[in-house]
Amino acid sequence: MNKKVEQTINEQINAELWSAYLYLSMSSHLASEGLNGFANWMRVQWQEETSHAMKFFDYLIERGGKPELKPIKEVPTKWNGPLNVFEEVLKHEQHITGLINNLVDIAIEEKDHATRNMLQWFVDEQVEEEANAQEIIDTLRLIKGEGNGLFMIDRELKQRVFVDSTKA
Ligand code: OFO
Repeated sequence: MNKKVEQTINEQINAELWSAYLYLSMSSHLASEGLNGFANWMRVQWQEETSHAMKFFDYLIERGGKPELKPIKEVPTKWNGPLNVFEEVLKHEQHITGLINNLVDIAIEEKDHATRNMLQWFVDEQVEEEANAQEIIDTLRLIKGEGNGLFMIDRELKQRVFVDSTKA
């Protein structure tokens, strides 16, 4: 397969695994704050990001490329309350959207239509990822991040279960 596309997808595998690592770190932090529902939501997010990395991994193999796993950089371990956590999630997802858009640009430049087509799934997924983070931020701002409201959201986020949408 096209070497430039292969290399950029390999970088994206690393970025997705870093995202997974970041969200697992956030899960740990939220659990340590006694917010077990938030921690559960973030743990599901860790599974989602791992599935994103694997979607790219499997795609490279399918196209005769080779996934190359590089070290995953250290992630932060502390945040300043759940609102700050989700603001960081949104910022990070906006960064990932930029990386996906850059990948689309490269696939188009290199006339790799199959990759361009596969990437559409990620373009759509990023719209959802940003919207999910924004929705939780809006709710947290509404309740000012405290009291009974926080307890209710925590209970709601406990219900989230992982569904592997990469296979749909
Ligand atoms: Fe959060 O979408 Fe992948 O990185």
